[in-house]
Amino acid sequence: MSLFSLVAHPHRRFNPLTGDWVLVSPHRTQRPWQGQLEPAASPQSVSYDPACYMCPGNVRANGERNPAYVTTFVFENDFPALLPDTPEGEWKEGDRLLVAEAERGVCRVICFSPRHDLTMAKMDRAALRAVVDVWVAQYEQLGALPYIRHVQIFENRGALMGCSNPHPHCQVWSSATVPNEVRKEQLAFERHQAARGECLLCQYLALERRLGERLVAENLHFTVVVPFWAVWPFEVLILSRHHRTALDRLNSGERDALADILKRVTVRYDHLFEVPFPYSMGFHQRPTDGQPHEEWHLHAHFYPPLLRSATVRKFMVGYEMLAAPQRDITPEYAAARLRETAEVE
Ligand code: H2U
Ligand code: ZN
Repeated sequence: MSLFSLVAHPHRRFNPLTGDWVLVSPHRTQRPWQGQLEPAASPQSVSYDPACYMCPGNVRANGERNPAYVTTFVFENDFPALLPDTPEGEWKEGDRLLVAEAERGVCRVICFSPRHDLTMAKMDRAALRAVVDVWVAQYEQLGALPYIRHVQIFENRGALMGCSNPHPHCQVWSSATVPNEVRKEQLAFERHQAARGECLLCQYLALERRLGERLVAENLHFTVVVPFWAVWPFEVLILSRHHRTALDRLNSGERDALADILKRVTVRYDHLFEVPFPYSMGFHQRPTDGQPHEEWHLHAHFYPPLLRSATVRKFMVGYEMLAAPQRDITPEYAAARLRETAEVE
């Protein structure tokens, strides 16, 4: 038998941020596809949609009218998953086999632009910088509430991801407890720091920059890689090049750099198969529980579902639901594809 190769042989890869494994099957990419084809999305063409609940001056589902905003606009989610005034409480039964806890929080929606037809890829860097500033302000404002211990900023892009509206926007869900994925990363950062005396992602970033094969793009303050343990076909990780625990620690130059890297990543995505390229993205950063959390390293995950074309997507089914996630194209191949994709519109 030949020597084990990441390019030829099935293997599993470890995700040090979550402790999970992903099965990689590089020999399987030639598999025929006779499954469902998704209809390709079409780009929005109108800059103002009278029926859109996010466009300036329009009325939202709860009857409130949006202001005639000209840059960004933040509003309380009219159908929030969490409420600020839920009474504290716990419910247990059967020797703690059935456990429930009351959860409080605040959910908001952030419109990136008054223009209905834009996306991050189509916005200019100055407009994206304004969005970064709103993210920082929301993280600070919500994080400062005494009962809020975590602020999750995330964007669903495209109907394929369950996004309800093409108007460029993201959501913020802040909560009294630290949610699952963030708790896993929290543990990983703490354990890595304790065991190796270094930040997990500082070390990982240095390694990827030395190896080069999974790098996608970089500027002075941010690096984009397809992580070694990526699950989604064109998943990327945006890493702050300096150890910053959260968005509020970015100086002005770093905020500009974040705007720049977001533009470059989303433009590359749009060149792959379909405009706008669907994904869910979000930031992971220091919990807002009042602890310094110096172990945290700010980063953003992009999870796009498209696999080989605008109409062939990845589903998490079968083995993936029952056992472990699996991928056919290797992260190295995905990184090479993204690298050779143009960064200009
Ligand atoms: P997504 O498209 O990412 O699902 O986000 C849209 C959010 O906007 C969603 O959480 C909220 C929904 O509750 N929303 C309002 O707050 N007001 C409205 O008038 C419609 C939708
Ligand atoms: Zn709109």
